[in-house]
Amino acid sequence: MQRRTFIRISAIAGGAAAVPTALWLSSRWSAAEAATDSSPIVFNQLGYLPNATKLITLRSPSATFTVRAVSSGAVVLQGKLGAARDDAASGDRVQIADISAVRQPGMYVLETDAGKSASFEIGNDAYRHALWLTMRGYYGQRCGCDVDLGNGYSHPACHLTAEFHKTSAKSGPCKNHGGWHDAGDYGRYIVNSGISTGTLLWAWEMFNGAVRKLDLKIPESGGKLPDFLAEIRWNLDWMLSLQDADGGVWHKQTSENFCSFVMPQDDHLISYVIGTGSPPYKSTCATADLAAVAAIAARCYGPFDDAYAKTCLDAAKRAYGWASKNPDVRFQNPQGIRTGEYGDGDCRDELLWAAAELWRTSGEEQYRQAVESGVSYLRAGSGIRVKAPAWNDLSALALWTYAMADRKGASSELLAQIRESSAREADALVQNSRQNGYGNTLSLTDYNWGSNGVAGNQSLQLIVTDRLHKNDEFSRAAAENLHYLIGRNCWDLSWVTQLGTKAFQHPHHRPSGADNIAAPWPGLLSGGPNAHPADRVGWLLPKRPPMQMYKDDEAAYSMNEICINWNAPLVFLLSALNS
Ligand code: G3I
Ligand code: 9MR
Ligand code: ZN
Repeated sequence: MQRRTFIRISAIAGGAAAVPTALWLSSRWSAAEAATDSSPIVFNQLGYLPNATKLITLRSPSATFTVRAVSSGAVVLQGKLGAARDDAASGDRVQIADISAVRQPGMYVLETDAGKSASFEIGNDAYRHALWLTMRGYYGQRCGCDVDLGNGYSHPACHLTAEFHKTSAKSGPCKNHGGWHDAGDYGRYIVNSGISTGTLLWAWEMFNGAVRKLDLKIPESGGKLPDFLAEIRWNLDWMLSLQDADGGVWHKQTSENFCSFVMPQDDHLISYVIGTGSPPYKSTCATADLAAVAAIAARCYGPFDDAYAKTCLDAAKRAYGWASKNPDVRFQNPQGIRTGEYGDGDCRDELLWAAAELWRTSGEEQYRQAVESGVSYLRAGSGIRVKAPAWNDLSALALWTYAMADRKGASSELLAQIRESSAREADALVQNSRQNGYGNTLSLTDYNWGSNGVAGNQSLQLIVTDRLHKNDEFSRAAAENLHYLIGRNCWDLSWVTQLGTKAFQHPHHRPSGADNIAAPWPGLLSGGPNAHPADRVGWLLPKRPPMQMYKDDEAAYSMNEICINWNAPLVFLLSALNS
């Protein structure tokens, strides 16, 4: 394994001005030192679908490779490996074995000059369990009800009482409960619930065949709603409960500070509905996010529960009305509040998304016009910039839902721009995937807090774009991010708890830390590498190429927390791959 000096690596990683000199000199580093038990042959630990592209990354030099069936020992494929190349994201020198020609379902191993891989599966059901597990992860995040995932992963109902914080302009107890704990903390935040719930409902709409029959073994199983929708409703109902009588939506419900690492039922800090602290108290981004999500919900729940769908549509319209009258009320943590902020300096994208979803659901002219005028801020030259969605940027969801609405009256010029711009951005992601040694679509600058969620959202971008502008390369690159997340990375690690043969173990997740069970709660995606760590564990890491800026450590919340908005695009991707 080659060694590299820090100087070389810092050039790749983009500057190291803040690193003290002593660290510079001591931080000679190699991949072998970084992860001693990791294999030099890495791939999706869940295996591959039969007809998929199957690229395996080797980190030790080899001239040839052989694929052998495990049961018979028969050689099914042999090939030569191409020249080794340097991968900037990891700093590794890699070769890639293309074993796509192996299509027969079964178990296989890859043999190289550097040794033999772990065995892996090729099969039509390779990702079925993964979809089930990652969606069921939301049940594990539930607040306000007894949770029992089996195998000891359980807790009694938590956070059953709440109060209005003085920043909300109301006071006294608030009768609400439910929702999903956001992450490793027990806060509930409308903004982050918005993108998470919206993404999952999109999966329901786009990949209904794959999710409709999921048996999630939740308390509502067997009821009138399919499990997938019943689970999402748990969060939706809480979101609706944060809407004030005037239509505005409070930003979040949390304690004043994060509690310690206790089980949720043992967190006795007061759960407050928190506002901005000055009129109009509710925030624009939160209100518009609820409008968008409730508008989607009206479409999804209609066939099962007409009254609920009407409630959602009514809430969406009232929220939209409030947000258009108050288009720029930003949220910042008021004095004394230290939980997640989800502050967003620009709510134009949330408003656009709300208008687009309302138009798609209701067909009302005012919403179409709002999209067509609101979109102007995204125009660049002759096109529009379509970026992968993130909790603070929903503009792409707005544009895509406008395009997928399939309604009369849509501007053909805008539709063409959306298609072209989306395809251009997707092409760039495909290029990234081809260049990157581990096949993901991330650029070097994408390794921020929640980079694994970024990978998931880039897959969502590729999948939706493939619908608008058919190109098999888009769906292929989308799947590459799954392979990256479940093992084809410089850590040889699956970043979903209890999934794959070598899953990460120490999420920043209070129930996992407090339950006295060694293995973490199942089905949760780590935030992943972060080139700009914001926790003590990360600050102590020597500066390395961005994919190496990770540690499987419970205290590393900026690299190893789990979060509902990171699981959601993964569920979306797995739904696509299972349909
Ligand atoms: O976009 C910039 C990028 O341009 C810049 O190069 C880079 C380097 O500094 O930063 C990027 O912004 C980062 C942003 O995440 C990206 O989305 C910020 O630095 C970073 O501080 C910010 O982190 C957010 C974090 O809260 C702190 O506010 C995460 O997105 C967000 O997922 C996370 O959310 C937390 C909640 O607050 C509380 N609950 C847990 C949850 C997950 O950790
Ligand atoms: O647990 C908190 C996590 O959910 C947040 O993402 C993170 C950043 O806001 O903060 C974590 O809480 C830490 C706090 O910020 C500082 N003291 C230690 C807390 C973790 O135990
Ligand atoms: Zn709770």
